[in-house]
Amino acid sequence: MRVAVITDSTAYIPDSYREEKNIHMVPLNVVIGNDSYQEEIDISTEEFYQKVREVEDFPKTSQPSIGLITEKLNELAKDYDQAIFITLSSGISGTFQSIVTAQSMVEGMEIFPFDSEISCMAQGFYVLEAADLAQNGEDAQTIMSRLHEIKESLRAYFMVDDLSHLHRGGRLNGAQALLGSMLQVKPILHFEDTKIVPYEKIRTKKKALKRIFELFEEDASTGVPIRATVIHANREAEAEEIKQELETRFDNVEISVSYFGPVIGTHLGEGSLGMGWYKKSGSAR
Ligand code: MYR
Repeated sequence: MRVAVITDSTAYIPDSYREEKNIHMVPLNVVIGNDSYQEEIDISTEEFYQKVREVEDFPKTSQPSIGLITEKLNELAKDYDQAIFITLSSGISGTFQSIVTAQSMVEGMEIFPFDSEISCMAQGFYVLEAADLAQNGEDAQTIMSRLHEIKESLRAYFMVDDLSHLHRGGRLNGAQALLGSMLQVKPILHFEDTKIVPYEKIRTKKKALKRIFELFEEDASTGVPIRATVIHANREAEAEEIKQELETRFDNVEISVSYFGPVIGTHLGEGSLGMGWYKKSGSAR
């Protein structure tokens, strides 16, 4: 069985990995001022954070068109028998639903849509595992069951500098809990049933970060092998510092620094920070 692994751009898997691991990608779009860009193709993350400072209007995002998705899948159908399409959470974007719709429009390749129920490198974890398994010759059914197994231990928490971006884009659920104090709090956010909700209401960034480390420690201190990522919106130095600190504390953790790119950065705003991780034990590798 030849299995293609495809994801959308919001997994933010660097080009070099995509090439090395044969990962295919369909981009989401970001509109800044009058210009529309396919992220990770016509605009880099650095350019995005620079450009948004230069225009008055807030950027907007959109999912890939059905046309683009079916074009990509039809192209892959020439070389593959099965395809696993790993998307950002269905509760924050219509991308997953579009893949489900596109399934019936592609012939000659069996398509398995997978809703990561998260985004960014936490979504990327699924993609990287799927790509390794596909390269080892596993079929799509085996890979899908490993992805469901990963979901059981995957956790991700994040915080934003300014809640108004999420609120404006309509991607913050359960915001009533924060009303009246929107600008004063730095809540820890996470995903529940595919949607973003506050996890804990905390007043300062320092305390919020400390709490995220505590949550991480609950899993890391068990000693099982963990793959983790620190995700930042244009705060690379800070993210590197966190990575180094965690690396010195836990030798069972493999940790990377990753980023909130243009589409996710539009909804979170510059300065956001997050962490994602999962237990590697049980890995098919
Ligand atoms: C679209 O226009 O379809 C894309 C909408 C993307 C909404 C993004 C909301 C923030 C997601 C935060 C992910 C944090 C992962 C750790």
